[in-house]
Order: sequence, then structure tokens, then C-alpha cells
Amino acid sequence: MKTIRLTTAQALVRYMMAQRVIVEERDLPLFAGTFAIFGHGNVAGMGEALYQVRDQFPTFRAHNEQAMAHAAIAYAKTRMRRQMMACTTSVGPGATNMITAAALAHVNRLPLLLLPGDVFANRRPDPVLQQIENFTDPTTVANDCFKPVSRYWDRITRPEQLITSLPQAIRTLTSPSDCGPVTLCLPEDVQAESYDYPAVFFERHYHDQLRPEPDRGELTRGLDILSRAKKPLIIAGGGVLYSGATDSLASFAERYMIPVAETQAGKGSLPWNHKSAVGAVGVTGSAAANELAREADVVFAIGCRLSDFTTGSRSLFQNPDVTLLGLNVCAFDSIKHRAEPLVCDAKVGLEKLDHGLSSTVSAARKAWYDRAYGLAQGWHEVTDQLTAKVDGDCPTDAQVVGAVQRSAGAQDVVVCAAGGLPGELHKHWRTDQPGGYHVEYGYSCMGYEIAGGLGVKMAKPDSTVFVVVGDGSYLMMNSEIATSVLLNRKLVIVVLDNGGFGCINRLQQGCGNESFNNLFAEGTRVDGEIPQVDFAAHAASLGAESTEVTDVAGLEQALKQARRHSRTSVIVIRTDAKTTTQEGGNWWDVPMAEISSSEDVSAARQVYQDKIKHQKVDG
Ligand SMILES: Cc1ncc(C[n+]2csc(CCOP(=O)(O)OP(=O)(O)O)c2C)c(N)n1
Ligand SMILES: [Mg+2]
Repeated sequence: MKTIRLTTAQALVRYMMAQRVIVEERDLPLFAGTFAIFGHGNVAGMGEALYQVRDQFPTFRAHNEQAMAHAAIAYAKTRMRRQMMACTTSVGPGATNMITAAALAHVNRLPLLLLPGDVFANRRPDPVLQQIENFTDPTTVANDCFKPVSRYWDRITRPEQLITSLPQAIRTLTSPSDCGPVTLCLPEDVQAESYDYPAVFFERHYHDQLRPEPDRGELTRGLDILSRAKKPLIIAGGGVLYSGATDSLASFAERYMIPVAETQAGKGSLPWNHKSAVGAVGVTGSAAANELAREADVVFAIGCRLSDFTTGSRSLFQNPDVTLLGLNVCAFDSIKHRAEPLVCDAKVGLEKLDHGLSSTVSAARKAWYDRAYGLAQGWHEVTDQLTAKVDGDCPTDAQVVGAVQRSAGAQDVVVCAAGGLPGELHKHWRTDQPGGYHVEYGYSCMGYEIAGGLGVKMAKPDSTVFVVVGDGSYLMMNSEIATSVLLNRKLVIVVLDNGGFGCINRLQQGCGNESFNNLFAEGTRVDGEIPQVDFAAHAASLGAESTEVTDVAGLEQALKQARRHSRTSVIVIRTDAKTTTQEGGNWWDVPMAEISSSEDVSAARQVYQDKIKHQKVDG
């Protein structure tokens, strides 16, 4: 057998480079490169291996391990999971900094290859710098924390373990159903050890997009459910986009007259003004989609996790005879809420259903579809009104969203993750294309926004990437502004400064509580002074263009300039912390104190007790 002698790190890198995909007839690497922050735990092992191939396999230097993993995740999401990136770190804090990002990739079902350095397998220098030292089990180390947030986890304690572990790791990353983060812990001594690897291990390997077909029985039941439905509603989740099923969905919905609502991950499944589109559904949903969801006799969830935000914590689907049909490539998701499962790829599933359904649509169905269209038009008017240009300082989030929307072209992308903005964007943002709306709302992780924007820009260099971010999220993680300058990946970042954690403050008050510990100006212990954070000066210090504006007209002007700048631009605007879109939406389960000395809390609890009666928890 022909062999090649390589270090573990060299073999790992070479194997990554051999993995390929064909996307839209282009022959591309599965891994677009790796982000890296070096320390003693990876600089001499992985660092050496990456240096050797730096011209063929790019290494990107970042500033925070969590943030670089966010960027890698955003890259994979933008490439619809067909291409991805790796992240290599040192041992200890560099490694554990990525745990939040691993959780984010896990919940969002996105591929991410994490390569944290690990303590010496030979244990000679124990305890090495940054080793935690378990008192009773020396095999339990900090990197074990990745286990619950990884779809595949391994520790490579001998070089030859790569031969069996790497194919499984790649299978997980490229599987439509098991997709998620893979963690391969790399003890620092093992990274540098060599082995005679079989040459065939490094042969080019192409990874097809797998499209599982449905079971015949499940398909028959699905056809039966859909053909009997008088008031069906499709809920399109991220799975529609990852499957590339958007065209199939558009024609299916039109042919069978089924309105389509979208989750946060599924937004963009249909162009916003498509005949069948009724907009966002759930807690952050449009009044149109939610009215239909309350009445629907069949909820046809496609590629959707049915999270509490989609189902209004199981209160939204109020028709007593509602049947759920769960078309999902992932069996785990397909049976939630007593759904009839249809386990298959979204595109394939829709095509099979299309084959089996009669094209004659009942009058009841037609009336429902026409009504849905009318409701959607009504919602567009709400959006027009709430996002319109206004005079005066301190606009609402929706008005800022309107200005960004007016500045964005058809190919551009909006990025967000946490705070009040995802709700406003879900309700009001309009996109014509899959991938035009990039809101991470599975983990809704503050600090994803700017780093995520960087990943989006790396994946879609020709689009303008608008990052809209609250002051809280900005302060939590902004270091990748410097990385975007360093890598020449321009972002347009709009910081909405409402003086603190606005959405949690509103939630707190909605639960009967006083403002406490959220806004700088209200109910926050201030022993010193309220910090007047100069976000524009801060962004400039990281190398960005920056400016502060006071009103929507100023914002529009600044956005125009930002489009012309070649560098990342940060635009700061003070916004109203109290006003959000009241139209649309749905109740969300946030438990309140059962006993309290506050009358307001007790009153809120009473309301809560009533609300939870409408939750349907039956499967
Ligand atoms: C890492 C992380 N910590 C805490 C939270 C809980 N949380 C959600 S939104 C929010 C406040 C966000 O503040 P900001 O970015 O200013 O947005 P705003 O609410 O003001 O719109 C907090 C603390 C979170 N989602 N992520
Ligand atoms: Mg804020």
C-alpha cells in the first residue's frame, strides 16, 4: 500500500482539502478555508500544517474564537450548507470560547468543523498551561464541554485515528438530517506526531447533496391529509432553503392554493410579494399569517423545527381539528406536535406530492386562498406605514429597518440575531431571494451579528451586507469589525442605540415588573456615571468608517455614503427603546412569579394562568 508520512495536523489539512462539492455546476472545495487563532495548543502543530498550504487553503486570522466560529457558521448558512469552514484554536480558553458558537450551530443545524487544541495525550507536562485538572478522571478535560453541543465529537489521541474518524466527521457535516457542528479535539503533542497514512485517504472525494425519498406509506398519508384540507397553511422553515426547494414550493403553493407562512430561518422561501406569501408566522409574525394559523385545518410544516416562536409556545394553531403534516429530512423534527411525518428532502417531497395530488381545488380552498391574499395585502400596508420615512430624532426600530430596506438592492443581505430587531425584521423585511434574510434566531445569540455579517460577506462578496445590531449586542461582541477591515470584507453596520437591553426591558415590564437592570437610564445600578458610549468613535478605532446620525433622513444619507466606501462602515443612530410594532405577533410563554409582593406581577400572573390554558401540549 502506498503511504505518505505526515503529521496528524498535516494529514487533517490535506484531507479537508481533498473534499469537494459541485454547486451549480462549479467544482468547489467543501472547506473554503479555516479561521485560526493560535496559541501554544495549535501554533506548532496546526499552524505549521496550515502554513505549508497557505496558497491553496486559506487561513483567516480573527480576534475572538466565538466570533470566528460565528463567521464560519454564517458562511455555511449563506452557502446553504454546501460549503463550510473550519476553526482551529489553542487549548483551554481559546477552545472553550467556541462552545457558545457550537451550540448556535447545533440548534440551527449548520455545519461547522471545530478543531480545538487539547492537553497533551502523553501527559508528560501535566498540568500544561490552561489544563483544568479533574481530580478523579484525567480523561475529562475542558473540551468535554463540547460534547452536548456537537453532533459528532472525538479526541484524536493517535495520528491513525484520523483514518476512521474523519470520514464520519465529514458524513455528519454533509448529512442533511444530522448536520451540525463537529468537534475534533487535537491534543497538542498528537498534532505534531507523524504516521504513514495510506495515499488513497487523500484522494479527491465529491459530496453530493443527499435527497432522501419519502416512504410510500407516509407519502400516501400526506397526500390524503392535503387533499382533504379546506384551510391548509404551509409553514416554510430553513429546510426549504437548504434543500433548494423554493421554486418547487412556489409552484406547489400556487397550484394547490395553499398560503405560505415563513419562520425566521425560512424567510425568503418565497419572494415577499409572491401570490401565496402571507409573511412571517408566530410570535414575531404578521397578522395575516397568524390569523390563518389560528384557523388552519392542516398545518403543513416543511423543513421547520416548530420552535416556540413559530407555534406561539403551542398556542397558535387553535383549530380543534387541526392536523399537522411534518415534511422534514430529519425524523426528529417530523413528528413534533403529533404531526404525521413525511421524512424526506423538501424538494423531492413537494415533487412527489405534486404527482399524487389532484389539480382540482375545492371552492372552499379557493376562498381560503383568496382570503389569505387579501390578508397579506393588508399586512403590506401595515409595513408600509410603520417603516415609512419620518422626521424627528429617535426613530423606532421599524423606521430604521425601513431606511435600510430602501437602501438595499435585490442581491443584498440583512443580518441580525438578538434584541428587538429580529422581531421587526421578521415582520417587515422584504426579500426577493433565498439568503437575502439572514437572521440567526435559533440561538438568538447576542454578538452573532457583526461576526456573522463577516461570514456572509465572505460567502457572497458581490452583495452588500447590512448588519443591523442593538447597542447591547454591539458592546458584547464587535471585534470582528477589525477582522472585516483586515480581510477587506466590507460590511455596512447600523447600530441602534436605545440605551440598553430594550427588548428585555419591555418583556420585564410586560411581566408586571419594574424596569430593572436593563436600560442604563432606568433601574440600573449606577455607582459611577451612565457611560456615554461613543459607538462611532469606537468603530473608527477598529479601522471602520463611522458616523453618527440623528434621524431617518441622516441615516439614508449615511447609508448612501456607506455603499460608496470601500471599507466597513458603522452608522450609529439613537432609537426609541419603548415603541415596537404591536400589530401581528402572538403570545409567548414566559413564566411569571406565582407569588409576589407586587400587585402588577400578581395581575400579570393571572393573565398568564389564562393564557397557558390555550396551550396544546399533546405530543
Ligand atoms: C449572549 C446572549 N446573552 C443574553 C441574551 C438575552 N437577551 C436577548 S436580547 C437582549 C438585549 C439586547 O440588547 P440590544 O442588542 O441593545 O437590543 P435591544 O433589545 O435594545 O433591541 C438580551 C440581554 C441573548 N440573547 N444572548
Ligand atoms: Mg439596545
